[in-house]
Amino acid sequence: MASIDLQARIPNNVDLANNRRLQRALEKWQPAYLDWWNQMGPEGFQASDVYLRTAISTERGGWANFDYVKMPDYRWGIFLADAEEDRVIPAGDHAGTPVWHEVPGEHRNALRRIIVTQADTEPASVEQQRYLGATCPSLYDMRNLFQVNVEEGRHLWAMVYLLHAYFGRDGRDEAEDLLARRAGDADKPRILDAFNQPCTDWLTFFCFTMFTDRDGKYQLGALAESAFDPLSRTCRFMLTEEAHHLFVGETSLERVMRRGAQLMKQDPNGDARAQGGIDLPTIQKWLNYWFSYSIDLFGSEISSNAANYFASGLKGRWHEAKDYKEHKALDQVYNLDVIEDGQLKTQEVPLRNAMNEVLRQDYIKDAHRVLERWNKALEEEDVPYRLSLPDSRFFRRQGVYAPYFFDPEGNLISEETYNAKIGDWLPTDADREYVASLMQPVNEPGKMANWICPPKRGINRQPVEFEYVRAD
Ligand code: BYC
Ligand code: FE
Ligand code: FE
Repeated sequence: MASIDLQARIPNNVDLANNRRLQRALEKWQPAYLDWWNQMGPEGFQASDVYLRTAISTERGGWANFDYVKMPDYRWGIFLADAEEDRVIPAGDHAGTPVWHEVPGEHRNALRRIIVTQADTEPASVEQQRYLGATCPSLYDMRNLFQVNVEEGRHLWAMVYLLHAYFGRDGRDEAEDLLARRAGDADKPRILDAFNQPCTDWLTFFCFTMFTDRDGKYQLGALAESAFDPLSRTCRFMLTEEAHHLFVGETSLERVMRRGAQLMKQDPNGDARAQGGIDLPTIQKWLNYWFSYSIDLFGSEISSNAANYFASGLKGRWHEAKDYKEHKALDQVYNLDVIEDGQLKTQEVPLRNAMNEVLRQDYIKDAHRVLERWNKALEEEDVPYRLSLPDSRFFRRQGVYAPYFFDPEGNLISEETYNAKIGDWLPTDADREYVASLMQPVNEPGKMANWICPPKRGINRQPVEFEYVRAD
């Protein structure tokens, strides 16, 4: 099962050759996908040779193959992780009973909605990032951008396979719509907020891969615990690809921070901007913005949708099968701070209704683990400045805190105070202009833009000076 048929028009390990109807439907969608890629994928560089990794197996460790590929020739395909023998439903009312290999009628709409929402984010991110190639800080970074882009394209394939294979006519319609919505478009926007935000500078790209792709990690983790086994297996393989996206975010931000610290020390007035770098307070504003936008993606703290998904086994908690002993989450409560009579008060919420918040808290813990590494790097660079992540109530547009105003420490404040301080907390137009002014392409192998440190090592044991992208 693990071997992938790479010769097929659509590489796959789902035995597509023996399901002619499905194969024909997907082969009809394929040219529409390529049209979308050519229209909305990376601007320029489509004829360049890019040193990319392609999935050639789903075996742990040995699944990736590195070679020069022109992006439109990337082998986008359908790869499921191996089936777990005798797998049982991890979460909810039916925990412990056999998983589903087909979609039960009563869960069809909910499951379709979840899969479409997941699917929609993948092409959205490619659209958001499409102009970045022209301003890359190095060829190493450009290659990482394109690697992320082709794999988000593959993640769309992963979800479209499920729509075509299990949701009939409705699924095929949804697959078409996925190529019709556009990130940031006023008339046909992408579904979730963060995927309509502009991503036109590389500091944003690094924040996006650090924080927004990390929502991907946690949502895919929750879906890997689904009762619907094909969804679980699809998500398990996507998670192996996702690790690189998170690596790009975490390590690239660290390189920008270290460089900011070094330039700050070099400058007689301690001003990294005067030396052409990105100063740490500016990086902090970008972190605040993208962390907050990304935690919005978990949905409301109190959600009947989340309760229903959990009850029916469509989604589980992070590592539900492995880390939890009790899988029904009935007659338990979650203590949540909410606003009552203009004050923060703790409220008991039935645990199932708080499942979005449970997942969000796991995410926040993970993000803080990275923050500690960054602050260690700043300590190594011998500067006193430390970075932080805002409280989860700050700058929210979804959920129970969205109607109120909080400072980054999570204190309830007045709208006036908020408006007076917001320029200290979030990027201002002037900050964006400054960062944009630094976005000048560096296309010589091994060279880096002044505002970022070189990476510790190259990709796939190649040197940093390797020609990761060869111009057409
Ligand atoms: N923006 O009960 P609620 C990734 C809507 S990222 C706009 O709070 P629920 C990737 C919600 O849809 C992972 N709308 O939410 C990363 C609902 O609308 P309706 C993506 C939002 O349903 C980088 C209403 O508010 N995967 O893979 O419990 C690059 C109230 O609903 C937002 C998934 O999201 C928002 N932020 O949970 C590439 C997994 N938040 O029904 C890729 C699938 C909420 O009233 N999705 N709303 O019209 C889900 O499981 C759920 O849809 C959510 C929302 C967790 C997102
Ligand atoms: Fe993805
Ligand atoms: Fe990703």
